[in-house]
Amino acid sequence: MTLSLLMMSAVQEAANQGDFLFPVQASTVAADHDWLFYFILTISGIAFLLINLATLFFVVKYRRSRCPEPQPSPTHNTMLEIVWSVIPTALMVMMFYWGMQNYIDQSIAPADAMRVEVSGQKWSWSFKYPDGTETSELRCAVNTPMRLVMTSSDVIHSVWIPEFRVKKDVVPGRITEMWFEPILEGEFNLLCTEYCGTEHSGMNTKVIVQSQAEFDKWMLEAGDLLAKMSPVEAGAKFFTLKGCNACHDVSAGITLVGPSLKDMYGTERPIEGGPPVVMDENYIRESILEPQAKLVKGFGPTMPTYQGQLKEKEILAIAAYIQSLGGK
Ligand code: HEC
Ligand SMILES: [Cu+2]
Repeated sequence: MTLSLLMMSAVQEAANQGDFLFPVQASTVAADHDWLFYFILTISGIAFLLINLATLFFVVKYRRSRCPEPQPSPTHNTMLEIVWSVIPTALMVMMFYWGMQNYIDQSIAPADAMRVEVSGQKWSWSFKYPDGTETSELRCAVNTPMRLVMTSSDVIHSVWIPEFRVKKDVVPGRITEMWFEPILEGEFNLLCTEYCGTEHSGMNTKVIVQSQAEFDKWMLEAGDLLAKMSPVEAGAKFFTLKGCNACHDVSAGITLVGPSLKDMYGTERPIEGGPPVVMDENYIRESILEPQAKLVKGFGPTMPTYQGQLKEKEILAIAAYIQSLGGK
């Protein structure tokens, strides 16, 4: 029992690493895709053998030198006809059912997928993230679904990421979509499979899959959010990217690990062992860099310092965001 389980997981592991026909299985749909391919290949192989062996057998058995005259037809065999109709039909239906199911899985992106706009042009790809960042390599976070909304500015291209088992045409004047959820970190290939022009084959770039933390860090840096957004919008982004939202509510007025920041700006905050302080930019800055300098009454020293993790401009943006949450 344990042994067979061990062997099964070894086989599974080996499959994940890729095999003779397929590269490593790096997305959620890859395992089903490969399994279905091998199922159809096996059935087709068996059918090929059966038909050709039977043909060979009859060619030899009824060769002209042995049977110069036409033979009388054998009697009708209903059982045989049922068997050779029902079994292939059942197999076809299974192929259709699983094929359709795989196709649907690959077609409908989860609602929370990150939306990235893809544009194909002679002879390169560009990717645009929700915050406006544009790149020439597709960067994603592991275990996070990503939806590609794609179009071409000239001829037909076709995106293919073999390790994810996804492929879709990118057509001028039309928007096509594709999605995937990477399950392995690493670098994979993204190719154009259109071969009508000489340089499609040069349209290869990388898909870089990173941990969520690394990806967020990259977004923050590549994004230069402040250049693209208003301070309030950028502040909201830093607030979630830095995980402040895990401890601070911003909309319901409830206490999480830390106090809610809704309607707090400009109000007086009760401080443990000292006079109250008005929440202004300086107080917010101090709260972020030296959280223990003035503890809000009733809370412990659980907030970590963000010294060295946030630039002054970013802290100002967060302050602007907190101000936008209301207060005096
Ligand atoms: C691990 C939980 C935690 C995280 C993460 C956290 N905080 Fe806090 N924060 C607290 C707690 C608890 C307090 C109250 C005690 C204190 O003043 O340090 C607090 C206090 C504050 C205050 C003062 C609130 C008041 O009512 O006077 C501000 C402003 C603040 N945090 C901003 C932030 C920002 C901005 C971030 C992200 C960069 C952040 N916090 C991340 C737990 C957290
Ligand atoms: Cu192309």
